[in-house]
Amino acid sequence: MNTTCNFDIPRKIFDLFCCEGEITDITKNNSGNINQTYIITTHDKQGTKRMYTLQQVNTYAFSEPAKVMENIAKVTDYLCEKYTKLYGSADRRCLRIVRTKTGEIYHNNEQDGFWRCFNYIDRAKGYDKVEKLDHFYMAGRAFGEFQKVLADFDASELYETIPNFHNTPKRLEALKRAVEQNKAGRAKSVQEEIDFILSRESKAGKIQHMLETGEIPLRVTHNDTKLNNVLIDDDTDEAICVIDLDTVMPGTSVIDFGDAVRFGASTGAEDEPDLSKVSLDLNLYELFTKGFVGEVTGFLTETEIDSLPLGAYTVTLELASRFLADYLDGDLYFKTTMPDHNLIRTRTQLKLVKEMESKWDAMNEIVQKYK
Ligand code: GN1
Ligand code: MG
Repeated sequence: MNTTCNFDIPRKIFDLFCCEGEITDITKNNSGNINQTYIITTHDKQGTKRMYTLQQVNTYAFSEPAKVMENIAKVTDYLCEKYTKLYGSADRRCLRIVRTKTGEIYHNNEQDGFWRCFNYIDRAKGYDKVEKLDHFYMAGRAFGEFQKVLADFDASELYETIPNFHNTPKRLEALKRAVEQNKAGRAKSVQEEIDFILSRESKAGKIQHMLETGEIPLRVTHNDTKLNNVLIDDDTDEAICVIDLDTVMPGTSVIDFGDAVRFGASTGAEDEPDLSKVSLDLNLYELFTKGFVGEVTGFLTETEIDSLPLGAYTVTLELASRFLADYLDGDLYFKTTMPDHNLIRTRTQLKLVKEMESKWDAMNEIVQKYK
């Protein structure tokens, strides 16, 4: 969703970056839950159009944003080299950081906040909802390929910018702390949701346990594989570029698979208030699985592939506990635009968890069919 508003600040900040031409259009992109994103179009004297993404990074979520940018700089350099080898050109395949006029990879000061700029890939979109079935299959392939391409990237080069980001047991512990602290005085009203999550604590901890015992490996993963984080080419309907590299860091492939399913295979939006509209669409699940497993077979271990459904289940419960903890804290982390927004998000996730429980056998059979 794009909106117009007062753009004096992004205009002023944009001028600090090495961009060409004069601004001819600015829109705000409201689809992310954390950062503020502006799409800026410029034209130069010859009439050449260029587009950029300017973002203000949320420093509540990312307490060390400079490290986030150092990670992104390394990963984008690496990906561009790889994609150039694979496709002949990385032009529409890879985000590139646009530096400031003083040569930095971000602009940061107390008054303005923390800003960065990327090239914008035109004639391609990140979708909040599957509009054409094939897009979700393509997204599965793109996220699978992303992992494969990063397979020999040295994980020790990356900062863990949000420690324990997908450590589900720690997320559940944080929920318990939020219940105890009850900062916003909301705990009593959500006892049912708290009980629902905590009664599933043991299954929710399995993936982390498998990581700790070495049953599944730590890899360099994306960690935020929502459908809207892959750009689909307007002309070819191909998934061309994985975006939002803020959380690329050590993680597990099964959570990347799972997060994409959690978001994209749901029949409702992540914040759909009418739960009757929220279910797990097995047809969509199968399309994503076919794309993803097709790419990673022979690269992921058999245990990882067998654990993909558990990845979906785990990350859905994890997001429920994160949204609920933020609701209890008084909505400090995720952007909210309607009353009880984080509670609504919690409930969609819990509906999906129930759906996965009832469709568990089918979810497993589908993974086995494509491996
Ligand atoms: C946040 O900002 P966005 O929308 O890309 C969050 C993810 C959640 C997601 C839920 C750094 O991602 O972990 O899965 O919201 N990112 C961070 O929509 O916390
Ligand atoms: Mg993100």
